[in-house]
Amino acid sequence: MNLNWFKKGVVYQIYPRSFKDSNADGIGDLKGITSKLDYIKSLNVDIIWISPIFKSPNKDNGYDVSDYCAIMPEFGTMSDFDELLNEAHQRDLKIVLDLVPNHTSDKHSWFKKAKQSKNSPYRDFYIWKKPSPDGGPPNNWKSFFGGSAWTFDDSTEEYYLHLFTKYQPDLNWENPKVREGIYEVMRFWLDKGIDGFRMDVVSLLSKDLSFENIDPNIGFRKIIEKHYANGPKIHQYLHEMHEKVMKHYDAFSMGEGVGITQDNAHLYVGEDRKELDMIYHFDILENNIINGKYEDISEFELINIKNIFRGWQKVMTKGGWIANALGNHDFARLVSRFGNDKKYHKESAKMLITLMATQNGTLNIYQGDEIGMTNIQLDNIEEVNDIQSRNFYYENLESQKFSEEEALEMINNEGRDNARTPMQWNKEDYAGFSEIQPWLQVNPNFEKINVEQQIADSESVLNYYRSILALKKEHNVFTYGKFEEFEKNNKNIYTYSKTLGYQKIVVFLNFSEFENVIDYEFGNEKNYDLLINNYKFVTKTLENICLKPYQSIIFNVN
Ligand code: TEU
Ligand code: CA
Repeated sequence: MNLNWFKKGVVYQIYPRSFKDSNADGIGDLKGITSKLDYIKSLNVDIIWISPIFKSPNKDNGYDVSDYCAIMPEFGTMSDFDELLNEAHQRDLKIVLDLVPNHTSDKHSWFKKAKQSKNSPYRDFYIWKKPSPDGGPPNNWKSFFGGSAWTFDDSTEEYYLHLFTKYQPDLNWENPKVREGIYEVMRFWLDKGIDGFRMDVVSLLSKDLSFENIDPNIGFRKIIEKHYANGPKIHQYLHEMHEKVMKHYDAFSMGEGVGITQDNAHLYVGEDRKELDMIYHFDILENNIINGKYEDISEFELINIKNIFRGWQKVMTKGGWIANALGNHDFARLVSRFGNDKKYHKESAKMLITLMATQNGTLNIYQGDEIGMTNIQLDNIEEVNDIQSRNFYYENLESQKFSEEEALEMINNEGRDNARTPMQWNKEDYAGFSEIQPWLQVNPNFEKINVEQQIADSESVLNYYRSILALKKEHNVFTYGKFEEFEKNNKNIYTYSKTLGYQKIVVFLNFSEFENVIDYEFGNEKNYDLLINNYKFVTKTLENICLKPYQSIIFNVN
């Protein structure tokens, strides 16, 4: 196996709007990131992925790009970016940018020209269709963010396709000029010296040109898998992108793998395929979603999570690599979703990173999770910023499927703003994120949960992250070990070992708020050293180890 730097490297994802404001306008920016590089380095991460920093009208906070080669003025200037890149490299930190190749903003010059007339040389940069005979949209496709995936353009009397909001028209990848246009953008940034791309919804680039109606009863997740993602030419495009761009640089590609499954992942990341270096899968993040993000909310079940991880470990044994994450800017906070953010805040936050740091695959950490930032409670739709949540709310007002209170509660549980509240640096005003009221409110728990306090506390979540990431750096078995599971059907405890050469570690994770005795046979293993434990309490004997609520332990055994 090829041990590339990006496999063992840990990615720290920054949502720039919410990370650090350097000029007191309430919006995070590039200089803010640069000022925190020493902090980031101190976490023992290796790679920084920054969500989009390009010029954008911000209908979807930067995922609607109007100029791929210009910096969003709110975030700073190109020289601020050059400085950030240089300062990061001096600290041996890699920088990965967020490429959005599936769609542009409707304010991108390509789309503005495409809209001017049916004969515009840019018309074919996007996907246009005549209305259906009744004047409605060409088919029944739905946008990821609610409503039809088609919007009518009055002046040219055709519909254009947008799998996200109507402000994000989908590019037509059938057109070689579009592909070359995106490759140019990629070369621009790679020539500056960046270390790779996270590629937004890269699985959606190739469309099924029959544009047939979809059976809505199969549920939204299956619709994505079957109809929106994995289109007929996707592998041709990704291979071309590799040949024409990526292979000429020492940089990696991490494809956001919405709709990619354990059955077809190897087609994207198999080493012989020369397409993507890894895919960032959604199975854990969307483990409870079948129909829609808000509708299907149920408590997660550890058995499901185990099945998902086991399956992805298998994908990697076939060759190919994945990225793992429990949280990002699109989902609720991981300690609120998978842990217990009230009674066992610290313990569960530490247990969850123990799980993630010991799975094969490139680990992605999202800003604020290293201090256990939690979901926020918003009391009114006016306080909600996220366009996905707002669309859901207003669509529901019309359909009356749920009451207004229910809809708001669903948004509070699952909405994307949970992950986008400003980073909590200290207990001063606005959590030290800014000197003025930020663009999105600060979580009121910042006086208790913040970086400054956790740096000072040797038992904080933050210091645990530092320790476990240092262990991951030191022991290759964390990243590359052969995975073996015990007590597969245990609903509360997750136990597995990992082996690489002479080294073997055993990982015990308690996912419940009860004490649980583990049934693991140490057998012939004579020596066991404690590598890390999220409780002070250390067991005296290896017989009948009893795990405390949310306890996690790693032993080195031989
Ligand atoms: O997200 C793609 C995506 O699939 C998500 O929409 C996800 O399914 C959803 O948020 C789950 O609730 C990417 C970006 O990460 C997201 O921020 C963008 O809004 C989206 O693409 C469009 O660019
Ligand atoms: Ca600012």
